[in-house]
Formats: sequence, structure tokens, C-alpha cells
Amino acid sequence: MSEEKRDVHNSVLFECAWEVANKVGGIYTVIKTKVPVTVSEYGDRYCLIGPLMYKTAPMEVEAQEPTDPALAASLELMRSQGVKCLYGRWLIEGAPHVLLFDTGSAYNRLDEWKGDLWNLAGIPSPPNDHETNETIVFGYLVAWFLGEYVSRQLHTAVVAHFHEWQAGLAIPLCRKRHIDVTTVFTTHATLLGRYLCAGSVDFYNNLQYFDVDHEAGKRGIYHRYCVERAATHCADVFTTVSHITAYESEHLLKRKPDGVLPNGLNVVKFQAMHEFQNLHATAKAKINEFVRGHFYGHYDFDLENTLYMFTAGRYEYRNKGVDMFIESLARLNYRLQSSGSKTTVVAFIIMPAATNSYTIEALKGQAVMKQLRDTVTEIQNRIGARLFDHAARFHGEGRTEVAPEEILSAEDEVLLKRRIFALKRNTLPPIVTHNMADDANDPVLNQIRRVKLFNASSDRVKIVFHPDFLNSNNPILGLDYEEFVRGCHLGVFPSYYEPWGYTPAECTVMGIPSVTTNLSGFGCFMQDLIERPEDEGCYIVDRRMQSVEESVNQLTDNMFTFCNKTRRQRINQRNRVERLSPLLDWKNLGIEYSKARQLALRRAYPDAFYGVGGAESEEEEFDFGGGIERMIPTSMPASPRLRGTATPGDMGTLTEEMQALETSDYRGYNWPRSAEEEEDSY
Ligand code: U2F
Ligand code: UDP
Ligand code: G6P
Repeated sequence: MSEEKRDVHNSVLFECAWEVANKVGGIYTVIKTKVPVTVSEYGDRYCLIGPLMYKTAPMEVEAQEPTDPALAASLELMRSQGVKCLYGRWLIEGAPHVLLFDTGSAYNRLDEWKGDLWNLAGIPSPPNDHETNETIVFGYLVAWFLGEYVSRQLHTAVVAHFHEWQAGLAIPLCRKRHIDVTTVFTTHATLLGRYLCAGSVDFYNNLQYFDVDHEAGKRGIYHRYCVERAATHCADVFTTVSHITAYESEHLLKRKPDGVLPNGLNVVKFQAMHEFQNLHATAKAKINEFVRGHFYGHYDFDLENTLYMFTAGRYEYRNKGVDMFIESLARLNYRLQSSGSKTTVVAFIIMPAATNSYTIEALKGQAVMKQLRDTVTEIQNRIGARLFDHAARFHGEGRTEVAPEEILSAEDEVLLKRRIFALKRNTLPPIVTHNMADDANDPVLNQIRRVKLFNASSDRVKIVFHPDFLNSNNPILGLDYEEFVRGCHLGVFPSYYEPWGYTPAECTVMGIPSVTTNLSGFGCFMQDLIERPEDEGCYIVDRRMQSVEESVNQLTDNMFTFCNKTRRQRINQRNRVERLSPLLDWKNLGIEYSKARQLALRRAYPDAFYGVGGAESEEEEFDFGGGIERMIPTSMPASPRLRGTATPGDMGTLTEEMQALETSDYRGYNWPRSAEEEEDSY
């Protein structure tokens, strides 16, 4: 590293991800919701780096001139060589600096850079892989920029934090070029993990045995895998979003992560408990409205005794556990029927698939119900007018009472009958709200067919499959996703592969109970922190230590128990769940990111932290303890009961002493140990 002594206490932070000001998946949520805490720590010394998307950037970013002279000069130089970029403020809470590079403006250098990548790191790059080309151009631009920047700004240390392989290529470049920055790499999943799990392998029991190069090659992603692995091995600090992904990374990427950086949320606390309870009631009323329409002609159940369950996310049938959800719903149906329960469950599946708009039947359901409501309102108004007129005519004598036929006229009665007859229907209420592009081969529909949940009157469990994300302009289910979640009773996310899983975390902070599994990062996190998570409305299905059959039964039990709760118990459980939200607040979890950056700085600039004899000076000691205890005020009642004095991300693993420990130190369970020490290949 450089001769110059850089100040490690006021470092500059660049955070780089493909999803900066560019919504693709969950990483956008991570970056965007984390900004306020990072800005409060770094202020103007923080800048995000991402790709420049001309479709969205004008809405998301306000252009500005850089005030940092080193940054301005670096961009000036790159612009003079044809690179287009946008610097300014990202218009989100926290309004951070943001630098977006137009990869298209540098494609003329793609071949040169591909050659360089091969010579430098032995990473091949086949033609026609657009995603990899983008990764290469973006990576080279970012490394170029960082090189320019640190050659001009020599007084403070620079931390560069990268998310996911698509933003990570700059890491090996920084290392090979000896650019004086310290790097952190966070992976939110592994490429191989995603591909292997989507198939039908027993993933978790075989993790340490996969021939990674062979598996990557077989799937045509060897070059991408190389980028991911190079970023992993060249970073000063390597982290993942959960312990389960840490374990996966150790075996598939061959580096044990230095620590875990759990994903947080921007938690908005209401002044009083009843505020979010009221939101539940108003949002539920809107879902009720939909249900009356959707089930018209078969609306023979009591909405006061109906529970709304749902699952949502990207359409990954097996990874997201939709297979398990549907099977358990069928068993729940049977148990509710045979126990003579009066409760009805409407289960929603919200997952975008290829469709050709709404079905006529789904639109008609809402239309006939709207007509009925309009007619009733008209008649109601006329009745009101007649009543008023009748009463106003009273002049000291005559009748005060009104005969029914005087209230409801013959015309009104006919009109009402017409509307009521319009509710007659020969078919069952539809399962799916849209015309599927490939109805016959759709895995969700096929399984619903297999378990025969067809929304019959005798079914206590009804299913609605909405193969698109929600928004409030939707003519069928006109709610935003957040409002929809608030109106439901239980979120069900029985994932098989889920590095973190924002959906159950979002339920928690909104005070909606949820079911997850011990194969999801979020599920493990909660299980790790709370003594009896199911008492707090956080049900965690074991998908690791028992058979699929047993897991399905456990999920069924959880749902059945939930159905037997009284309203009072549900209200109570929502309060308990909502009380867990500090555990997921960036105000607390952001600390783990700070620790990762600290560790990176120590590794790059040990002299700045350690005295001449190698002993750490006292004020440099940083606090690894007491994380969770800080989060829940001790004045609260003994619930929720938290385990031990753990820190949320288990930064224990971020300390160098822990490096020597074996795989089994991952939190949660005894993972199988690796048979032998694996060697680093970079
Ligand atoms: C994770 O969710 P993501 O939203 O990041 O998941 P994806 O958008 O599917 O992207 C994951 C990576 O896998 C790649 C893709 C991304 O780099 O380019 N990929 C691919 O190469 N080919 C494919 O067919 C599909 C994906 C995670 F899954 C959640 O549990 C977390 O909550 C979230 C935030 O940490 O990150
Ligand atoms: N989501 C959404 N609209 C919907 C359903 C889901 O915006 O109709 C969002 C949800 O709020 C969550 C994300 O999609 O933030 C899914 O994230 P998760 O971490 O659960 O899974 P990923 O897709 O990242 O694997
Ligand atoms: C909230 C409201 C209550 C309502 C209840 C319904 O708690 O504040 O007024 O009765 O929701 O709960 P449920 O679980 O039956 O939807």
C-alpha cells in the first residue's frame, strides 16, 4: 500500500451494486433502506456507485457537480476519454451521493478488457453473454475510477464495499493493480447455490461434496462463477447476509466468510399499538371486498370467521417453497373439514408469471359485485327519501308507521332481483386471476389440480393465485403490496433456498405473523435470537433435520393451530410480532456493516491500529458485544425472550481469532463438517 499515511478514522466510503438506483430484486431493498444509517455515519464521505439506466435514472437521481476535487478531476479525466456518467443525489430518504456509469459508453473497450481479464485472472468470457459483458465493463469502469480517485486523494483511507458478483469484478482488479483502497465483498446468494437448488438435488447434505468447477461448467456459468469466486477471494473482508449463506459460500466459493451482515429494514414505529391494528382492519376490509366479488355465487362463508394467508415473491416454485405451501393447504383443508371447523381460509399466491392480462371471469366477479353495491345504494337513497317524505307529511293526525311496500317500491324490488340473479354462476370461483401464458404446464396450477383444491363450497381452504405483483391501480385486487400484507393474517414462506428473505421480515415489522423455515436466512436469524419464536408469531418449519413429509405436517400443524386462535389471541399475537421489529431495524443492524468496514481498514492499514509492538491501543478496541441487548429496552416485559448476549450478525466470526474455527461455528445447528481443508485458488 502507499507510503502516505491515510487517515483511517474518517474514511471515504464507496458502495457499489448493480441495483443502485436500479430495482431488480432484493438487493435494491438492502441498499435503499440502509442509506439513512450509512449517511448518518459517513455524511458527504459516502457515495454509491451503480450502472446508469436511462429509463429510470432521470426519475431517481438529481444531477449535481461534485464538490470533492479528487472526485471531480477523476470524472473529468474519464469523461474526456469517452466515458459517460451521472453524478448527483439519489432522491431517496438520506439523499446520498451517487455515481452512475453508462456501460454502453465503454463497450468499445470490451474486447480489450476481456483480454486483460483473461491474462490477469485467467477468467474466460464467452461471447453473447450480455450479463457478463455488463459485469466486465462495469467492473473495469469502477476499478478505473477508484484508481484515479486514490491517486488524487491521498489523505484519507478509502473503503470500497461491493454487493454480489455483478458488481464485484472491480475487486480482483483493485487487488492486481495495487489500488490503495480496502475492499468488502457481500454476497446475497451464490450463483451455484441458486442453480443447484432449483434442480432436484439434496443441496444442504451435499454442499461439501460438489465439484464446483464441474457443476458450474455443466450449467454454462463457469465464467460467471469465476468472477464471483475472484471477488470473494480478493476482497479484504468477505461477508454474506446470513449464516446459512455463509456456510454455502464456504463450500461453493471456498472462502469462509469473515462475518454475517443481516439485512435490515427502515422500521417506522407508530406511537401506539392500536395504529397498526387499525391499519390491519382497514386493509382487511379491502380484501373482503375483493373476496365477495371473486367468490360471488359461492359466497356462503362468514367473513368475520375467514383468515387470509398468503405467500409472495419471485416465481421460484421449489426455492420459495410453494410446493410445500400448496400440499400443506390441502392437508389443512382436510383437517378443518374433519374437525367440523367453521373457519374459512383464503390462501393467496402472489408470484409474477407470464400472463395475458386478467381473465374475464375475475373481472366479472368484481363488476357484478360493484353493480349490486351501486344498486343497493340507489335503492337505499330512494328509501331514505320516501321515509323522509312520509315523516315530513305528518300534521298532528294520521299514521306514523310506514308499511314495507311503501318503503321498497315494486320497481326497486325488480331491480334488486335482477342484480341478485346476476350472481348465479355455473362454475366454481376461479383459482387464477389471469390468463396464464402456459396454463397446462404451470407448476403452481398443476399442483393445485393434483391436490384438488378447486374452491368448492365444501372446501374450508380456498385458493387465489394472482400471477403478478400487486399495485393499487389493479382492477381486481386494488391494493399496494404493503397494504395487502397488512390486511392478511399470516404470511407463509416455506423456502428451500432463501439467503435472507425480505418477505417474512416485512411481515414482522408490520405486525403480521409469518411462517418461514430454518433454510432461510431470516428464519435462522430469528431462531437464533429468540427463545420460543413461535410464541412471538414467528413460526419456523424445520426443513433440515426431518423428512419432507414431516415438514409438510409441521407446516399444516402451524396453520391449523393458527386457525384455532380467537380474534383476541390474533390481536395479541400481532402485537407480539410487531414488538420484534427493533431486531430488524437498520438502526441496529447497520452496526454490523460498520464492523465489517472497520475490519477491512485494520487489514489494509494494520499500522494505524496496532502499536509498534503489535499491541492494540485501548481506544482502538471495538465492541463486539451487547448488540441485541441494546435493541429491546429492558423495561419491557420478559417477552420476547432473547437468547444470550448475541450480537445480531454474530460478528464473532468477524474477529480474526474465529478464523481458525471449523464450519460448525455457524449459528443455528451443527452443520456437517468439511472432510478436508480446502485450498484457496486465487
Ligand atoms: C437475494 O435476492 P435477489 O433479489 O438478489 O435475487 P435475484 O434477483 O434472483 O438475483 C440473485 C443473483 O443470481 C443471479 C442474478 C443475481 O446476481 O444475476 N441469477 C442468475 O445469474 N441467473 C438466474 O437465472 C437467476 C439469478 C436473495 F435471494 C434473497 O433471499 C435476499 O433477501 C436478497 C437480499 O439480500 O438477495
Ligand atoms: N414484493 C413486491 N410486490 C409484490 C410482492 C413482493 O414488491 O407484490 C417485494 C417484497 O416486498 C420483497 C421482495 O418483493 O421486498 C421479495 O424479496 P425477498 O427477499 O423475499 O426475495 P428475493 O426476491 O430477493 O429472493
Ligand atoms: C384490529 C382492529 C380490531 C379488529 C381486529 C380484527 O385489531 O383494531 O378492531 O377487530 O383487527 O382482527 P382479525 O384478526 O379478526 O382480522
